[in-house]
Amino acid sequence: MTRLSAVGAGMIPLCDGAWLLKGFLLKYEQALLQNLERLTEHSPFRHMVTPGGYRMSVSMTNCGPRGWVTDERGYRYSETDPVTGRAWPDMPALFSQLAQQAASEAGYSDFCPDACLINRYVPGAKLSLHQDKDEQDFTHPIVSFSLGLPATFDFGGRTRRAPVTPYMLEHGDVVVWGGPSRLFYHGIRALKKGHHAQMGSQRINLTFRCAH
Ligand code: MD6
Ligand code: FE
Repeated sequence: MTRLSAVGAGMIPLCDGAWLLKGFLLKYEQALLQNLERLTEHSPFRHMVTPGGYRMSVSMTNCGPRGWVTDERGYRYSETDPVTGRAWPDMPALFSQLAQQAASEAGYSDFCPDACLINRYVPGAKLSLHQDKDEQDFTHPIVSFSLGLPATFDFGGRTRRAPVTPYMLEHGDVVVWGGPSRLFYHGIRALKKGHHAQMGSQRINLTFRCAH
């Protein structure tokens, strides 16, 4: 699972199986942002609705063969974008390469994501405590990129009632998360107002998954 030899500078253990890689993306920020712009022209950000009928405050899109969607029928992965009726845009090679490299640093050596969910937060937007459990195989980790404004990430435990530990996720950070903690509850607190030099007044999060 985790390798002690992988503990390098800027690698912070969150709990068993989960690591925070500080500043991992900083060298690639320009290329990441250019790719994001192209993707969101093809499949724009939209506010999805939960099965319970709530409009999410976070707006979302996807790239890769599968995309995570929610509507009144439930949560699932879809090969087509319900807004455009077309396939999601391809996952840029840079995205999958960086996600694989981060996973490998954290000890998950054969991560090959087929889904990338892209979340956009503006001040006030939040993601309530949840589990990521719509994937087929929980032996694969999830790799999460943070860009733009900082956010507080609450990392809990096996049950919704377990106590949470808050972590600050900043521009360029990556979280790799799997193994014993793969199904732990987690959420993002309401984004605080601010201005980021490259990203303006928003936070973008990309989560890479093996969904199939
Ligand atoms: C976010 N991330 O950072 C939301 N889920 O905006 C997640 O919900 C998440 O960062 C699973 C694994 C890593 C994550
Ligand atoms: Fe999640």
